[in-house]
Amino acid sequence: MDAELFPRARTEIAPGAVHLPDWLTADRQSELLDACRAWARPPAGLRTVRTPGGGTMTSRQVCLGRHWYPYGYARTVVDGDGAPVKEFPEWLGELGRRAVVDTLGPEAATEAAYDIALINFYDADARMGMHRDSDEKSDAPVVSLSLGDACLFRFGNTESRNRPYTDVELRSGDLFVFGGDARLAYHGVPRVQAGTAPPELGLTGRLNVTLRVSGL
Ligand SMILES: O=C(O)CCC(=O)C(=O)O
Repeated sequence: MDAELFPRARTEIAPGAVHLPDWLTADRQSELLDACRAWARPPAGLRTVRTPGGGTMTSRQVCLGRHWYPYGYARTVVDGDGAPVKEFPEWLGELGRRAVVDTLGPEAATEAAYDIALINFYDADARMGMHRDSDEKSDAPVVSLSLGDACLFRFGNTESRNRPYTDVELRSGDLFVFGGDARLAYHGVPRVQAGTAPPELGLTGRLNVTLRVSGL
């Protein structure tokens, strides 16, 4: 396949939405994975998210900086163990700022004071339905980092969950940033490709780290 013979290219999926493959080196992926494992431990660790309709999300989640629950932010895990949310580290904010510069350019990074992370863990059967990231009070770009198994990531439009959308394969180490006109686009993860994680990473499943500016 071309993708194996040639490096995968930076792709603008929509105006303001950029996929940058292999942005994190293998060492950076390992460091981020170690950090995710520490954040996932209780208190305020990995949890199953319950939706208002009585369902549960199939990916499990842990937050930094502020706790996201359907549909808002809090300083404690209001829908879990009640513990204060873990601190958002400065180095992660710097990583987010660099991600915006590398994808959208320096002018897009002026508002990029990242203070929230949502970390989702997907086992082989987990997925995420089409949704918008609309609980923030800032229009700074969302930064998405992938670790472990590859997935099918669906990036849609700002009007509805339906077509037109573009399907993108996100692999371990890939960066996806969406801001500007794409900031409120619907997106989701219809499928994880189980068993595709780089063996040297030592992760079964997929982790996604999204960084956001709360504006709160
Ligand atoms: O796992 C992903 O790639 C997407 C995560 C996501 O859409 C979210 O956290 O809102």
